[in-house]
Amino acid sequence: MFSKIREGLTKSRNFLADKLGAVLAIGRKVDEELMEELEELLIGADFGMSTTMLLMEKLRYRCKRENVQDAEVVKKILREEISALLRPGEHRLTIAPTAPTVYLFLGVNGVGKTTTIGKLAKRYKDSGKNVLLAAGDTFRAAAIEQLETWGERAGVQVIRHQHGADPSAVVFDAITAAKARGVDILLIDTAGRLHNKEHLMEELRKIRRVAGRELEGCPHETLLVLDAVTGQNGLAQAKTFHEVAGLTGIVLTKLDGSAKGGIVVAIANDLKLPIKLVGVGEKVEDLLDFDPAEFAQGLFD
Ligand SMILES: Nc1nc2c(ncn2[C@@H]2O[C@H](COP(=O)(O)OP(=O)(O)O)[C@@H](O)[C@H]2O)c(=O)[nH]1
Ligand SMILES: [Mg+2]
Repeated sequence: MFSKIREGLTKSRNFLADKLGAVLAIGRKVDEELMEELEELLIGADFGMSTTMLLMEKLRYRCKRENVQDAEVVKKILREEISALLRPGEHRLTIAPTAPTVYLFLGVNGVGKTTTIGKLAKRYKDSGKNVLLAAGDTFRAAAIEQLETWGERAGVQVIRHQHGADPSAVVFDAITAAKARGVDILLIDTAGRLHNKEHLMEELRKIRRVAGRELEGCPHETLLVLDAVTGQNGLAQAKTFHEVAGLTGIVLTKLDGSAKGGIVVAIANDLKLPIKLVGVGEKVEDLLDFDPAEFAQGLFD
């Protein structure tokens, strides 16, 4: 597991480690010049302005209080503070006290919602759970087929309607089926358009209303899927979805393709939302649970 997250962070680490090594060179004096170089480096690695400022504030304070003379110690403190910022809440997925547990997946087109659902379905199925999928992306016919392909691969059933159908009707049927069939985990896919916020808001509200009415506490997780490659843009997307849908966590995909792993810290800190899952490739096994300490270490060590 540890090597997988390290592998997923290879590009980010390659980007950060050398530069960080230069700024925090062994034997270098810990002074304001070093702090300024470090600040620039964090901004360049997509930590974002507010998160960088917060990290630098904590770093300056601790270096002063702990009378740090050694650049290596600055690195250790940086790792600790990053790890702390990555814990704004519970990073494990919630399991409902009584089955079924329902997760709703949101996000713009192409970020990896359907793929993540497919990977997760396989994981739960392999661990002996009864899994059901809901094809809530009725906007494109191909989206329904794509989910069915993942369903076949994982050996789990898919509740689907016709292309163009009301997604909340799919959700209603899926929850009804989940209760009737003794399903443990229901994973709901949705359409990804964001260009019309009003429409999205209306559709998501309806889905949530139907879900909450049919099953107490449902959905148990509302997860925003974000593509790590989009960097700061993802942060703006996340804010919009959070306003509309009340997110409980983030799934960060395509970490394998991104050199700007700092975005993870920016998201967790700016939105105060935990990262719950990380995608590190296109294959079914390329989905990891998020561990803040491992992540902070894999980012530059
Ligand atoms: N490299 C990589 N590709 C991914 C990952 N997750 C998804 N993808 C790819 O991203 C593309 C879009 O994924 P899809 O699930 O259809 O996105 P959706 O529109 O949000 O449902 C597909 O080609 C996936 O194989 C990941 O973690 N790493
Ligand atoms: Mg999709």
